[in-house]
Amino acid sequence: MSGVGERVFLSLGSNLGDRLGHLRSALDALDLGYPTAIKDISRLYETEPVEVSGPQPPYLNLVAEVDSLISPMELLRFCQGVEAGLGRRKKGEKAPRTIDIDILLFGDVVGEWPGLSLPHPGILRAFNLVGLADIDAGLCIPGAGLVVDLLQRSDRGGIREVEGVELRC
Ligand code: PH2
Ligand code: MG
Ligand code: MG
Repeated sequence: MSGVGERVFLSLGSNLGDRLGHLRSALDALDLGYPTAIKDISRLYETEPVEVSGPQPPYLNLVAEVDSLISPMELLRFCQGVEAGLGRRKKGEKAPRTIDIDILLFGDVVGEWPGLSLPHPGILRAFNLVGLADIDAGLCIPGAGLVVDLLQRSDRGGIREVEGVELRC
């Protein structure tokens, strides 16, 4: 597993409580310089929950590109720490959550480790493709193709841009 110097993309989502506040706090925690710093942020989207069993509140989703000075496994632990700090409780994999931070891509790293699959298995969900395309539509997802091509074939229904919101204070 390689580490420093890769392009790293995270998916952030919230559908419980102060959704915008949780996203802002997570972005602040990811921008401390060490172990990560924010390079770029997508637009903000309100999205219908996908692949969940029962009715759930809508999500706010965005994608962030970060510089990571740590390995993928260390980044996973760091993101889990940020989630826990923002009140995330493990209540089933796809239950509503205050904050979810998923590692979508860690450069061209491909593989599976305990609790971590790269690229993330949900990377082709439309809300992730839309966010990735905001940052770099020409990005290549290992094993899948270019974001711009994948997005053309995906269903963007249920995704609405939230305009006029300042994400970073
Ligand atoms: N995350 C999930 C399951 N479904 N749907 C939307 N719209 N946004 C998410 O972030 C999301 C989801 C599991 O992490
Ligand atoms: Mg997720
Ligand atoms: Mg997750």
